[in-house]
This record gives sequence, structure tokens and C-alpha cells, in this order.
Amino acid sequence: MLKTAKQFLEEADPEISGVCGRERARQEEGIELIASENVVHPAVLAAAGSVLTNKYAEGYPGARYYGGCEVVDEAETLAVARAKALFGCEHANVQPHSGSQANMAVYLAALKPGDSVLAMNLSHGGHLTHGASVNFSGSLYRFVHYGVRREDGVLDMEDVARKAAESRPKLIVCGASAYPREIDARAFRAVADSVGAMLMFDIAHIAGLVAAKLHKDPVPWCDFVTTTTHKTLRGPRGGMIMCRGEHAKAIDKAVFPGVQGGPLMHVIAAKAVAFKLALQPSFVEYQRRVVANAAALAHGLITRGFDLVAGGTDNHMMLIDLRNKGLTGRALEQALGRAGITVNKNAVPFDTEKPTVTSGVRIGTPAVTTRGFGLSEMEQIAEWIGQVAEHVDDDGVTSSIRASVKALCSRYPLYADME
Ligand code: DSN
Repeated sequence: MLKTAKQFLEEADPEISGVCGRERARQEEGIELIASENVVHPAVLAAAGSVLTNKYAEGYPGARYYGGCEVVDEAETLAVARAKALFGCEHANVQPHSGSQANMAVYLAALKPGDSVLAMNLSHGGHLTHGASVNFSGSLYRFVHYGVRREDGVLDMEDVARKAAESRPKLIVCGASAYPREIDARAFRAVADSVGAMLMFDIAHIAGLVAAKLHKDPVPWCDFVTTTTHKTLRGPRGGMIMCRGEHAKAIDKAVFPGVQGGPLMHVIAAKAVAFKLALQPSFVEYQRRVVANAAALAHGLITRGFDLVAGGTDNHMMLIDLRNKGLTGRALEQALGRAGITVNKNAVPFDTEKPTVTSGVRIGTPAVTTRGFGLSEMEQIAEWIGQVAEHVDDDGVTSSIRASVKALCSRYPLYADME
């Protein structure tokens, strides 16, 4: 009798099969508010778990270093064509295994070790690969950082222009992993042009909003646009680079053989599926709901006395500054976890707590919107977060909220039709 892939896993490895089952239950039963996570379509899961994982395909479609690539070539060609249609870019490389490797490949293509780069400070919302001293980027290149204004938490374009004039960077990087307001690529382009720099926008967080045209389009203004495919874009875990035609060859060479060997063809196929889904009108509607839910949740939190960095949100995420509540990010993350609500602690600008403690939590709406939550659920979540923040050490409160969270989630199953 034929068996399903799941049955094979149960028989071959009951421990990992148990992990998969328990993780699925955790996702089904809890409220996922990590801004960089989402819930993929079963078709994306199917492609990511397909036999394409067996294939080596170093190189690019039509020019591989292995035989037998004619079928996987079709998957990569489709992924590239759909990425170009989705973002209107001149060239796309869909091979980066992650956002980090996408950024690494751009640096390899555009810079020499020791070159000067201007990017957003990690502690103000930037990213590790934007020059943090503990990351390859900070050790190989001379990063200078701009940040947000102390008075309102908004990106300080005067700081960007001043630091660009002082450091004369070869590359300016914009984009963030914890910044709730819109980022204007055109304004960055003006600064880049004033010092003869190239411009890269890391849109990992906002890629879905950009694809749905709910965020100012960065593509026309940038030399390079990098992204992950698994956040608002709702695809498999992975990365991608888009660039102007003039940089295409250098980017392809930087990804392979510069940074990576064999591409993950099963993940590239899953990216193609996700891009196809993102080209549907329903994806634009989904992104609209992500943004509306974020605005509603931000409003609900503000009315409960929470202080939001930059005063609210324009996108899918918000950052709570907990200092007025006398709480650390770590304490609230843990207490919310006990209540079945997952967030991540996050530094707020000018934070004085260690990165393992922090004074903030970051919250995003992509995953809860995928499961169907709307404005009334956002109000309910704001109420629960408010109650947990008032009673971080009260297990009675967190366990009663956990039961309510589970009941709510059971009305919005993630994979109702999937075995
Ligand atoms: N991109 C990250 C996040 O925003 O969670 C981590 O690299």
C-alpha cells in the first residue's frame, strides 16, 4: 500500500516526526506576532518538501556544472520571471539561501574589503548584516551608521546626509528589521548621488508591501534591492537579490561561485510558487489587511498606555518601548509566551539594556492576518497584551489568557484542509 511522506517520517524517525507534529500544534494554538514570520500556503510547503532537494545545480539555467538540470532549470526560470513581474526589476537572482547571503553577495559584487559603507544602526532598527561589529559585514568593511532622531524615533535624513558627506561611502544601505515607518528610497538616492555612492535597499521586512504597492517603490531608485522571501512575502525561508541590468553579471558571479555552491532547487521552486501566489489580486488584499491590522493593533496598544517607537506604524510592525511600564523586553516576551502569544524582545533606539534583555518588544501582523484575524481580534490582542504587562508575574492571568488564545486560534485553523 502506498504511504504518505508523513507516514514515512513517522516510521523512520518518530522523534523528528514528533517535533514536526508538536511544532504544527504550537503554531496552530498560539498567536504569532513575530514581525518576520508568516504561514506559508500548503503549495509552498509541498514544493519545499519535494524531490527537487535531490538535485545539484551549480550555475544558472542553461549553464550548469551538472547534468540533468533541464527540469530544475524550468523552476528557476519561472522563479526569476515571476520575481521580475512582481517587483518590476531588471534582473533577479533567486539563489541566495538567506537574506544574509543576499546581502553578502551584494557587498562582494560592489565592494572591496575595507571600503566604506553607510547603513542604519542595528540598535536603531538596522540589521546584523548592515555592519554590526559581530557580523562578517562589520569585520570586512568600514561601516558608518546613521540612526533615528531621539525626539521622535523617525529616521534622521540629516544624519544620513551629514555622515555620507563625512565618510564618502561607496555604498549606502537602507532598510531595517525593526523600523515601523515608511523608508523613502528616493531621498536616499539623492544622498547617494550627492557623494557618488551606490544604493542598496534591504526590503526583507516590507517585501510583501512593496510587491502590493502599499509601500513607496524602491526598485527604480536603487542599484540593488535585497530581500528574504519568508516574511511579508509569505514564501519559503530564503533570499533574493534584484538589481539594475548593469550589475546583473557581477551579482550572479557573487552569488555563485562567490558566496554559495549548489542552490537549493526545492526552495527555489517554492519561491516560484510563492511569487505566483503573490501575483494574484488576493495577495494585495492580504497586504492591505496586514497594514490595517497593524494600525488597529498599534491604536489598541496606545490607548492602553503603551509607548510606540515613532508614535505608531505605517507598515506591518510596531515596536513597544516598555520603559514607561517599568518592564524589560525579556520579561514581557516571557510572560506573553506563557499566555500563548509569541513576540520577540527588541532593543529600542537609545536603549540602555543589554541585547539579551532590551527595553522593547517588536510586534507584527503578517502571520495573524494570514490566519484570518481582523480588526476585532487586534483589539482583543491589545487587551491581552495590556493585561499580561500589568501581571507579568501572575501565572493565573497568563494561563487564563492562554486558554482564551487557544480557543480563538481554534476558530482560525492554519492548515484546516491539509493532512
Ligand atoms: N530579519 C530578522 C528579523 O527581522 O527577525 C532577523 O535576521
